[in-house]
Amino acid sequence: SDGWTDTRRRTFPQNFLFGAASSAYQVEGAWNEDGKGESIWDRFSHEHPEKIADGRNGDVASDSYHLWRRDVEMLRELGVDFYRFSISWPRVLPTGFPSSINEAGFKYYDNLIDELLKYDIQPMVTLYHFDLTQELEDLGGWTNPLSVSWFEDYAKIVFKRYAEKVKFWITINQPNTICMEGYGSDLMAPGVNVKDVGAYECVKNVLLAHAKAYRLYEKEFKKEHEGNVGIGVAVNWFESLDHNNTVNKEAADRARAFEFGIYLHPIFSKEGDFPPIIRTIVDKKSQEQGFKTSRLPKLSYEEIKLLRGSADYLGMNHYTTFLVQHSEEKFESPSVEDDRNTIYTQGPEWTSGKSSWLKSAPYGLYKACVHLNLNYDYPPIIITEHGWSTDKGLGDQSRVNNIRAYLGALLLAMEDGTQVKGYTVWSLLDNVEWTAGTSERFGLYEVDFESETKERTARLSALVYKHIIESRVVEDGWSPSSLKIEIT
Ligand code: PNW
Repeated sequence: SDGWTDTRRRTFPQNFLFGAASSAYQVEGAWNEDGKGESIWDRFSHEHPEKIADGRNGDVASDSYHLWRRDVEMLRELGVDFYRFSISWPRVLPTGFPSSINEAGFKYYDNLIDELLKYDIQPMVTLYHFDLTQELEDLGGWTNPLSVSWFEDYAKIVFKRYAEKVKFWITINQPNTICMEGYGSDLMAPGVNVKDVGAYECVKNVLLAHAKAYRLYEKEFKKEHEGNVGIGVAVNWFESLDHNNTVNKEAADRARAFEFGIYLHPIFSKEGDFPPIIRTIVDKKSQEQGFKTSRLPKLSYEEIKLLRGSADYLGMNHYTTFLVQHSEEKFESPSVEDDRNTIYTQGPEWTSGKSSWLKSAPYGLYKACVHLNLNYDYPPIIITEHGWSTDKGLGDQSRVNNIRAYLGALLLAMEDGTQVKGYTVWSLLDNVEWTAGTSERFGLYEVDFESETKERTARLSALVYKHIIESRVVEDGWSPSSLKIEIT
Protein backbone atom coordinates (compact mmCIF):
# COMPACT_ATOMS: atom_id res chain seq x y z
CA SER A 1 0.00 0.00 0.00
CA ASP A 2 1.20 3.56 -0.59
CA GLY A 3 0.63 4.74 2.96
CA TRP A 4 -1.97 7.32 1.98
CA THR A 5 -4.79 5.01 1.03
CA ASP A 6 -4.12 2.18 3.41
CA THR A 7 -6.89 1.66 5.86
CA ARG A 8 -5.07 -0.10 8.65
CA ARG A 9 -6.48 0.83 11.99
CA ARG A 10 -4.17 3.11 13.92
CA THR A 11 -4.86 4.30 17.41
CA PHE A 12 -3.69 7.21 19.51
CA PRO A 13 -1.75 6.07 22.57
CA GLN A 14 -3.66 6.15 25.86
CA ASN A 15 -1.49 8.98 27.22
CA PHE A 16 -2.00 11.12 24.10
CA LEU A 17 -3.70 14.40 25.05
CA PHE A 18 -6.69 15.85 23.22
CA GLY A 19 -7.77 19.43 23.72
CA ALA A 20 -9.57 22.44 22.30
CA ALA A 21 -8.43 26.05 22.01
CA SER A 22 -9.53 29.67 22.09
CA SER A 23 -7.93 33.06 22.66
CA ALA A 24 -8.85 35.96 24.91
CA TYR A 25 -9.72 38.68 22.40
CA GLN A 26 -11.62 36.22 20.25
CA VAL A 27 -13.97 34.88 22.92
CA GLU A 28 -14.03 36.98 26.08
CA GLY A 29 -15.76 40.22 25.14
CA ALA A 30 -16.13 42.57 28.15
CA TRP A 31 -13.56 44.72 26.44
CA ASN A 32 -13.72 47.53 29.00
CA GLU A 33 -15.28 45.82 31.99
CA ASP A 34 -13.94 45.63 35.55
CA GLY A 35 -10.87 47.75 34.81
CA LYS A 36 -9.55 46.02 31.71
CA GLY A 37 -7.12 48.14 29.70
CA GLU A 38 -7.38 48.83 25.99
CA SER A 39 -5.68 46.38 23.63
CA ILE A 40 -4.37 47.01 20.13
CA TRP A 41 -7.29 44.95 18.79
CA ASP A 42 -9.79 47.16 20.66
CA ARG A 43 -8.16 50.22 19.11
CA PHE A 44 -7.80 48.70 15.63
CA SER A 45 -11.39 47.42 15.44
CA HIS A 46 -12.85 50.66 16.83
CA GLU A 47 -10.81 52.90 14.52
CA HIS A 48 -11.21 50.70 11.46
CA PRO A 49 -14.64 49.07 11.58
CA GLU A 50 -14.41 48.88 7.78
CA LYS A 51 -11.61 46.33 8.14
CA ILE A 52 -13.81 43.85 10.04
CA ALA A 53 -15.75 41.76 7.52
CA ASP A 54 -19.15 41.73 9.21
CA GLY A 55 -18.46 44.54 11.66
CA ARG A 56 -18.58 42.18 14.64
CA ASN A 57 -15.56 42.80 16.82
CA GLY A 58 -14.29 41.62 20.18
CA ASP A 59 -16.32 44.07 22.30
CA VAL A 60 -18.73 41.29 23.24
CA ALA A 61 -17.41 38.39 21.14
CA SER A 62 -18.62 35.04 22.51
CA ASP A 63 -19.04 36.63 25.94
CA SER A 64 -16.88 34.02 27.61
CA TYR A 65 -16.03 36.59 30.28
CA HIS A 66 -19.50 35.84 31.60
CA LEU A 67 -20.17 32.39 30.16
CA TRP A 68 -17.03 30.54 31.30
CA ARG A 69 -19.07 28.01 33.24
CA ARG A 70 -20.84 26.98 30.07
CA ASP A 71 -17.47 26.84 28.23
CA VAL A 72 -16.14 24.39 30.79
CA GLU A 73 -19.36 22.41 30.54
CA MET A 74 -18.75 22.07 26.79
CA LEU A 75 -15.22 20.85 27.43
CA ARG A 76 -16.66 18.23 29.77
CA GLU A 77 -19.14 17.19 27.13
CA LEU A 78 -16.27 16.68 24.69
CA GLY A 79 -14.20 14.79 27.23
CA VAL A 80 -11.00 16.69 26.43
CA ASP A 81 -7.85 16.38 28.51
CA PHE A 82 -6.98 20.06 28.35
CA TYR A 83 -8.24 23.50 27.38
CA ARG A 84 -5.93 25.96 25.66
CA PHE A 85 -6.95 29.57 26.30
CA SER A 86 -5.01 32.82 26.52
CA ILE A 87 -4.71 35.44 29.20
CA SER A 88 -5.45 38.97 28.10
CA TRP A 89 -2.45 41.04 29.16
CA PRO A 90 -4.52 44.28 29.26
CA ARG A 91 -7.16 42.56 31.42
CA VAL A 92 -4.69 41.72 34.15
CA LEU A 93 -2.17 44.58 33.70
CA PRO A 94 -4.27 47.37 32.15
CA THR A 95 -1.29 49.51 31.12
CA GLY A 96 0.96 46.55 30.41
CA PHE A 97 3.25 47.41 33.29
CA PRO A 98 3.33 45.57 36.63
CA SER A 99 2.69 48.87 38.41
CA SER A 100 -1.04 48.35 37.91
CA ILE A 101 -2.51 44.94 38.60
CA ASN A 102 -6.20 44.42 37.95
CA GLU A 103 -7.34 41.96 40.58
CA ALA A 104 -10.83 41.70 39.04
CA GLY A 105 -9.28 40.63 35.74
CA PHE A 106 -7.21 37.96 37.45
CA LYS A 107 -10.31 36.76 39.27
CA TYR A 108 -11.81 35.76 35.92
CA TYR A 109 -8.85 33.47 35.20
CA ASP A 110 -8.86 32.17 38.80
CA ASN A 111 -12.45 31.08 38.28
CA LEU A 112 -11.85 29.55 34.87
CA ILE A 113 -8.77 27.63 35.97
CA ASP A 114 -10.41 26.36 39.17
CA GLU A 115 -13.48 25.24 37.28
CA LEU A 116 -11.29 23.35 34.78
CA LEU A 117 -9.31 21.64 37.50
CA LYS A 118 -12.46 20.72 39.35
CA TYR A 119 -13.32 18.52 36.36
CA ASP A 120 -9.81 17.27 35.74
CA ILE A 121 -9.26 19.34 32.62
CA GLN A 122 -5.72 20.70 32.42
CA PRO A 123 -5.41 24.40 31.67
CA MET A 124 -2.93 25.19 28.87
CA VAL A 125 -2.26 28.90 29.08
CA THR A 126 -1.06 31.13 26.26
CA LEU A 127 0.48 34.30 27.68
CA TYR A 128 0.19 36.31 24.49
CA HIS A 129 -2.28 35.83 21.64
CA PHE A 130 -2.09 39.11 19.65
CA ASP A 131 -3.63 41.49 22.24
CA LEU A 132 -0.93 43.90 23.35
CA THR A 133 -1.98 46.76 25.58
CA GLN A 134 -2.40 49.97 23.60
CA GLU A 135 -0.17 51.82 26.04
CA LEU A 136 2.77 49.54 25.20
CA GLU A 137 1.99 49.89 21.50
CA ASP A 138 2.18 53.65 21.89
CA LEU A 139 5.77 53.08 23.02
CA GLY A 140 6.54 51.11 19.86
CA GLY A 141 5.07 47.77 20.85
CA TRP A 142 7.05 44.75 19.69
CA THR A 143 9.45 46.92 17.68
CA ASN A 144 10.79 48.42 20.92
CA PRO A 145 13.63 46.30 22.38
CA LEU A 146 12.17 47.07 25.82
CA SER A 147 9.22 44.84 24.90
CA VAL A 148 11.44 41.93 25.90
CA SER A 149 11.46 43.02 29.53
CA TRP A 150 7.83 44.20 29.47
CA PHE A 151 6.85 40.67 28.53
CA GLU A 152 9.19 39.09 31.03
CA ASP A 153 7.72 41.20 33.85
CA TYR A 154 4.20 40.23 32.83
CA ALA A 155 5.12 36.56 32.51
CA LYS A 156 6.62 36.57 35.98
CA ILE A 157 3.40 37.81 37.55
CA VAL A 158 1.32 35.20 35.75
CA PHE A 159 3.75 32.33 36.44
CA LYS A 160 3.78 33.28 40.12
CA ARG A 161 0.03 33.31 40.34
CA TYR A 162 -0.62 30.07 38.45
CA ALA A 163 2.52 27.90 38.55
CA GLU A 164 0.83 25.68 41.10
CA LYS A 165 -2.18 25.04 38.86
CA VAL A 166 -0.98 25.35 35.28
CA LYS A 167 1.47 22.81 33.86
CA PHE A 168 1.30 23.73 30.17
CA TRP A 169 2.42 27.14 29.02
CA ILE A 170 2.69 28.77 25.62
CA THR A 171 4.61 32.02 25.79
CA ILE A 172 3.65 33.62 22.50
CA ASN A 173 1.28 32.58 19.74
CA GLN A 174 2.38 32.85 16.13
CA PRO A 175 5.22 35.36 15.93
CA ASN A 176 4.79 35.39 12.13
CA THR A 177 1.27 36.81 12.46
CA ILE A 178 2.38 39.32 15.11
CA CYS A 179 5.36 40.57 13.13
CA MET A 180 4.65 40.06 9.44
CA GLU A 181 0.97 41.00 9.55
CA GLY A 182 0.85 43.29 12.60
CA TYR A 183 4.00 45.32 11.84
CA GLY A 184 4.94 44.32 8.29
CA SER A 185 1.46 45.03 6.89
CA ASP A 186 -1.80 46.74 7.76
CA LEU A 187 -3.79 43.49 7.84
CA MET A 188 -3.73 42.87 11.58
CA ALA A 189 -3.45 45.13 14.63
CA PRO A 190 -1.60 47.36 15.19
CA GLY A 191 -1.39 47.57 11.38
CA VAL A 192 1.51 50.01 11.39
CA ASN A 193 2.87 48.69 8.10
CA VAL A 194 6.59 49.25 8.64
CA LYS A 195 7.82 46.99 5.89
CA ASP A 196 11.51 47.88 5.83
CA VAL A 197 12.85 47.11 9.30
CA GLY A 198 9.79 46.87 11.57
CA ALA A 199 8.88 43.25 10.94
CA TYR A 200 12.43 41.98 11.57
CA GLU A 201 12.89 44.10 14.70
CA CYS A 202 9.68 42.54 15.92
CA VAL A 203 10.92 39.02 15.18
CA LYS A 204 14.04 39.53 17.25
CA ASN A 205 12.16 41.06 20.18
CA VAL A 206 9.38 38.48 20.21
CA LEU A 207 11.91 35.65 20.14
CA LEU A 208 13.93 37.15 22.97
CA ALA A 209 10.77 37.85 24.97
CA HIS A 210 9.85 34.20 24.61
CA ALA A 211 13.33 33.05 25.62
CA LYS A 212 13.48 35.34 28.64
CA ALA A 213 10.14 34.02 29.86
CA TYR A 214 11.29 30.46 29.28
CA ARG A 215 14.52 30.99 31.23
CA LEU A 216 12.62 32.70 34.01
CA TYR A 217 10.32 29.71 34.38
CA GLU A 218 13.26 27.34 34.15
CA LYS A 219 15.12 29.17 36.90
CA GLU A 220 12.34 30.04 39.33
CA PHE A 221 9.46 27.62 38.80
CA LYS A 222 10.49 24.49 36.94
CA LYS A 223 12.00 22.59 39.82
CA GLU A 224 9.06 22.96 42.12
CA HIS A 225 6.20 22.93 39.61
CA GLU A 226 7.48 20.79 36.74
CA GLY A 227 5.52 22.58 34.05
CA ASN A 228 6.29 22.65 30.33
CA VAL A 229 6.86 25.89 28.45
CA GLY A 230 6.67 26.12 24.67
CA ILE A 231 6.05 28.63 21.89
CA GLY A 232 3.26 28.54 19.31
CA VAL A 233 4.49 28.69 15.72
CA ALA A 234 2.44 28.49 12.52
CA VAL A 235 4.00 25.54 10.73
CA ASN A 236 1.89 25.16 7.63
CA TRP A 237 3.42 23.17 4.79
CA PHE A 238 5.10 24.83 1.82
CA GLU A 239 5.70 22.57 -1.15
CA SER A 240 7.38 23.42 -4.43
CA LEU A 241 4.76 23.74 -7.16
CA ASP A 242 6.76 21.34 -9.30
CA HIS A 243 9.53 18.93 -8.46
CA ASN A 244 11.83 19.10 -11.43
CA ASN A 245 12.16 22.86 -11.26
CA THR A 246 15.18 24.03 -9.25
CA VAL A 247 14.02 27.62 -9.18
CA ASN A 248 10.72 26.72 -7.51
CA LYS A 249 12.36 24.21 -5.19
CA GLU A 250 14.64 26.96 -3.95
CA ALA A 251 11.63 29.24 -3.61
CA ALA A 252 9.99 26.60 -1.37
CA ASP A 253 13.16 26.50 0.76
CA ARG A 254 12.89 30.27 1.14
CA ALA A 255 9.18 30.08 1.95
CA ARG A 256 9.77 27.56 4.76
CA ALA A 257 12.66 29.61 6.14
CA PHE A 258 10.75 32.90 6.12
CA GLU A 259 7.45 31.43 7.33
CA PHE A 260 8.70 29.31 10.23
CA GLY A 261 12.44 28.54 10.05
CA ILE A 262 13.19 32.08 11.20
CA TYR A 263 11.46 31.25 14.53
CA LEU A 264 12.38 27.58 14.84
CA HIS A 265 16.05 27.67 13.91
CA PRO A 266 17.07 29.96 16.80
CA ILE A 267 15.25 27.74 19.31
CA PHE A 268 15.32 24.18 18.00
CA SER A 269 18.46 23.83 15.83
CA LYS A 270 21.83 22.72 17.18
CA GLU A 271 23.63 25.83 15.86
CA GLY A 272 21.01 28.38 16.89
CA ASP A 273 20.69 31.88 15.37
CA PHE A 274 18.59 32.82 12.32
CA PRO A 275 18.66 30.38 9.38
CA PRO A 276 21.73 31.02 7.21
CA ILE A 277 19.56 31.31 4.07
CA ILE A 278 17.72 34.29 5.59
CA ARG A 279 20.87 35.92 6.86
CA THR A 280 22.40 35.71 3.37
CA ILE A 281 19.37 37.06 1.52
CA VAL A 282 18.53 39.96 3.83
CA ASP A 283 22.16 41.03 4.33
CA LYS A 284 22.70 41.16 0.57
CA LYS A 285 19.44 42.98 -0.17
CA SER A 286 20.02 45.49 2.62
CA GLN A 287 23.40 46.39 1.20
CA GLU A 288 21.95 46.82 -2.29
CA GLN A 289 19.19 48.98 -0.83
CA GLY A 290 21.66 51.33 0.83
CA PHE A 291 21.18 50.37 4.47
CA LYS A 292 24.25 50.75 6.68
CA THR A 293 23.50 47.52 8.51
CA SER A 294 21.37 44.55 7.64
CA ARG A 295 17.61 44.96 8.04
CA LEU A 296 17.73 41.60 9.81
CA PRO A 297 19.16 42.46 13.23
CA LYS A 298 22.12 40.55 14.57
CA LEU A 299 21.81 38.20 17.51
CA SER A 300 24.71 38.43 19.93
CA TYR A 301 26.47 35.31 21.18
CA GLU A 302 24.59 35.71 24.49
CA GLU A 303 21.26 36.02 22.71
CA ILE A 304 21.93 32.98 20.56
CA LYS A 305 22.71 30.99 23.69
CA LEU A 306 19.63 32.29 25.50
CA LEU A 307 17.39 31.21 22.61
CA ARG A 308 18.91 27.85 21.80
CA GLY A 309 16.96 25.12 23.58
CA SER A 310 14.45 27.57 25.06
CA ALA A 311 11.39 25.33 24.68
CA ASP A 312 10.22 22.12 26.30
CA TYR A 313 8.07 21.46 23.25
CA LEU A 314 7.08 23.02 19.96
CA GLY A 315 3.51 24.28 19.84
CA MET A 316 2.68 23.59 16.21
CA ASN A 317 -0.25 25.41 14.62
CA HIS A 318 -1.06 23.67 11.35
CA TYR A 319 -3.97 24.42 9.05
CA THR A 320 -3.08 24.05 5.40
CA THR A 321 -0.54 23.73 2.60
CA PHE A 322 0.73 26.21 0.02
CA LEU A 323 2.37 25.50 -3.35
CA VAL A 324 5.36 27.73 -3.91
CA GLN A 325 6.79 29.38 -7.00
CA HIS A 326 9.62 31.79 -7.48
CA SER A 327 8.18 35.20 -8.26
CA GLU A 328 9.16 36.93 -11.49
CA GLU A 329 7.21 40.03 -10.53
CA LYS A 330 8.79 42.48 -8.12
CA PHE A 331 7.28 43.20 -4.73
CA GLU A 332 7.37 46.52 -2.93
CA SER A 333 10.95 46.98 -1.76
CA PRO A 334 12.25 46.89 0.89
CA SER A 335 9.90 44.36 2.46
CA VAL A 336 9.87 40.79 3.74
CA GLU A 337 7.80 39.81 0.66
CA ASP A 338 10.54 41.15 -1.56
CA ASP A 339 13.21 39.31 0.46
CA ARG A 340 11.26 36.04 0.23
CA ASN A 341 10.19 36.62 -3.38
CA THR A 342 7.65 33.82 -3.65
CA ILE A 343 4.12 33.27 -4.93
CA TYR A 344 1.76 30.92 -3.12
CA THR A 345 -1.12 29.01 -4.65
CA GLN A 346 -3.10 25.99 -3.50
CA GLY A 347 -4.30 22.86 -5.25
CA PRO A 348 -7.44 23.68 -7.24
CA GLU A 349 -8.81 20.25 -6.35
CA TRP A 350 -8.36 20.67 -2.59
CA THR A 351 -11.53 21.11 -0.55
CA SER A 352 -12.03 24.72 0.54
CA GLY A 353 -12.85 26.01 4.00
CA LYS A 354 -14.72 29.28 4.48
CA SER A 355 -11.43 31.18 4.89
CA SER A 356 -9.79 32.06 1.57
CA TRP A 357 -6.43 30.63 2.68
CA LEU A 358 -7.79 27.38 4.07
CA LYS A 359 -7.69 24.27 1.87
CA SER A 360 -7.58 20.67 2.99
CA ALA A 361 -4.31 18.89 2.16
CA PRO A 362 -3.60 16.47 5.01
CA TYR A 363 -0.40 15.14 3.42
CA GLY A 364 1.05 18.57 4.28
CA LEU A 365 0.83 17.86 8.00
CA TYR A 366 2.71 14.62 7.46
CA LYS A 367 5.40 16.34 5.40
CA ALA A 368 5.72 19.21 7.86
CA CYS A 369 6.34 16.68 10.65
CA VAL A 370 9.01 14.90 8.62
CA HIS A 371 10.64 18.24 7.85
CA LEU A 372 10.73 19.16 11.55
CA ASN A 373 12.18 15.76 12.43
CA LEU A 374 14.96 16.04 9.86
CA ASN A 375 15.83 19.64 10.63
CA TYR A 376 15.41 19.74 14.40
CA ASP A 377 16.03 16.14 15.37
CA TYR A 378 12.58 14.90 16.35
CA PRO A 379 11.47 17.76 18.63
CA PRO A 380 8.66 17.11 21.11
CA ILE A 381 5.52 18.55 19.53
CA ILE A 382 2.05 19.47 20.66
CA ILE A 383 -0.33 20.42 17.88
CA THR A 384 -1.60 23.58 19.54
CA GLU A 385 -4.01 24.51 16.72
CA HIS A 386 -5.64 22.80 13.81
CA GLY A 387 -9.09 23.57 12.51
CA TRP A 388 -11.54 24.29 9.76
CA SER A 389 -13.87 27.16 8.95
CA THR A 390 -17.46 26.92 7.76
CA ASP A 391 -20.57 29.03 7.51
CA LYS A 392 -22.85 29.03 10.52
CA GLY A 393 -24.95 25.92 10.84
CA LEU A 394 -24.73 22.71 12.84
CA GLY A 395 -24.20 20.18 10.06
CA ASP A 396 -20.48 20.69 9.61
CA GLN A 397 -19.62 17.51 7.73
CA SER A 398 -16.68 19.31 6.04
CA ARG A 399 -15.11 19.99 9.45
CA VAL A 400 -15.60 16.35 10.42
CA ASN A 401 -13.91 15.22 7.20
CA ASN A 402 -11.06 17.66 7.69
CA ILE A 403 -10.35 16.77 11.31
CA ARG A 404 -10.48 13.06 10.60
CA ALA A 405 -8.23 13.39 7.56
CA TYR A 406 -5.64 15.43 9.46
CA LEU A 407 -5.71 13.16 12.51
CA GLY A 408 -5.12 10.25 10.13
CA ALA A 409 -2.08 12.03 8.70
CA LEU A 410 -0.89 12.77 12.23
CA LEU A 411 -1.09 9.08 13.14
CA LEU A 412 1.08 8.26 10.12
CA ALA A 413 3.61 10.89 11.16
CA MET A 414 3.67 9.43 14.68
CA GLU A 415 4.14 5.95 13.29
CA ASP A 416 7.23 7.31 11.55
CA GLY A 417 8.68 8.65 14.78
CA THR A 418 7.25 12.14 15.17
CA GLN A 419 7.12 12.96 18.87
CA VAL A 420 3.58 14.29 19.16
CA LYS A 421 2.21 14.49 22.70
CA GLY A 422 -1.13 16.09 22.01
CA TYR A 423 -3.55 17.68 19.59
CA THR A 424 -5.73 20.78 19.93
CA VAL A 425 -8.75 21.69 17.84
CA TRP A 426 -9.12 25.31 16.91
CA SER A 427 -11.67 26.11 18.17
CA LEU A 428 -13.85 25.07 21.06
CA LEU A 429 -16.48 27.58 20.02
CA ASP A 430 -17.24 30.16 17.35
CA ASN A 431 -15.43 33.39 18.03
CA VAL A 432 -14.30 36.63 16.50
CA GLU A 433 -12.00 35.61 13.67
CA TRP A 434 -9.96 38.84 13.74
CA THR A 435 -10.73 40.88 10.60
CA ALA A 436 -13.10 38.20 9.34
CA GLY A 437 -15.39 39.04 12.27
CA THR A 438 -17.86 36.20 12.71
CA SER A 439 -18.15 35.50 8.97
CA GLU A 440 -15.90 32.44 9.33
CA ARG A 441 -16.84 29.91 11.99
CA PHE A 442 -14.18 27.64 13.49
CA GLY A 443 -16.11 26.25 16.46
CA LEU A 444 -17.00 22.72 17.41
CA TYR A 445 -19.80 24.61 19.14
CA GLU A 446 -21.85 27.16 17.30
CA VAL A 447 -22.39 30.51 19.00
CA ASP A 448 -25.58 32.43 18.26
CA PHE A 449 -24.07 35.89 18.02
CA GLU A 450 -27.47 37.45 17.29
CA SER A 451 -28.82 36.40 20.65
CA GLU A 452 -28.36 38.33 23.86
CA THR A 453 -27.35 35.09 25.61
CA LYS A 454 -24.75 33.97 23.03
CA GLU A 455 -26.16 30.49 23.19
CA ARG A 456 -23.78 27.63 22.35
CA THR A 457 -24.88 24.50 20.50
CA ALA A 458 -22.83 21.42 19.68
CA ARG A 459 -22.14 20.86 16.00
CA LEU A 460 -21.82 17.44 14.43
CA SER A 461 -18.03 17.79 14.73
CA ALA A 462 -18.34 18.07 18.52
CA LEU A 463 -19.99 14.65 18.63
CA VAL A 464 -17.36 13.17 16.32
CA TYR A 465 -14.47 14.67 18.29
CA LYS A 466 -15.94 13.29 21.51
CA HIS A 467 -16.06 9.86 19.91
CA ILE A 468 -12.47 10.09 18.65
CA ILE A 469 -11.26 11.06 22.13
CA GLU A 470 -13.13 8.17 23.69
CA SER A 471 -12.14 5.53 21.17
CA ARG A 472 -8.65 6.83 20.26
CA VAL A 473 -9.46 5.68 16.74
CA VAL A 474 -9.97 7.60 13.52
CA GLU A 475 -11.71 5.35 11.04
CA ASP A 476 -11.93 6.07 7.35
CA GLY A 477 -15.50 6.01 6.17
CA TRP A 478 -16.76 6.17 9.70
CA SER A 479 -20.20 7.69 9.78
CA PRO A 480 -21.31 9.42 12.95
CA SER A 481 -24.96 8.94 12.09
CA SER A 482 -24.51 5.20 12.52
CA LEU A 483 -23.63 5.71 16.15
CA LYS A 484 -25.84 6.73 18.97
CA ILE A 485 -23.87 9.21 20.99
CA GLU A 486 -25.37 11.40 23.59
CA ILE A 487 -23.89 14.50 25.04
CA THR A 488 -24.01 14.30 28.80
C1 PNW B 1 -4.50 31.27 13.60
N1 PNW B 1 -2.75 30.52 7.40
O1 PNW B 1 -4.07 32.12 12.59
C2 PNW B 1 -4.64 32.07 14.90
O2 PNW B 1 -3.70 31.66 15.87
C3 PNW B 1 -6.02 32.02 15.50
O3 PNW B 1 -6.19 33.04 16.44
C4 PNW B 1 -7.04 32.08 14.39
O4 PNW B 1 -8.35 32.25 14.87
C5 PNW B 1 -6.91 30.80 13.61
O5 PNW B 1 -5.59 30.56 13.16
C6 PNW B 1 -7.84 30.75 12.41
O6 PNW B 1 -7.51 31.75 11.47
C7 PNW B 1 -3.77 31.63 11.31
O7 PNW B 1 -2.73 31.38 6.49
C8 PNW B 1 -3.93 32.51 10.25
O8 PNW B 1 -2.48 29.33 7.13
C9 PNW B 1 -3.58 32.13 8.97
C10 PNW B 1 -3.09 30.87 8.72
C11 PNW B 1 -2.93 29.98 9.77
C12 PNW B 1 -3.28 30.36 11.06
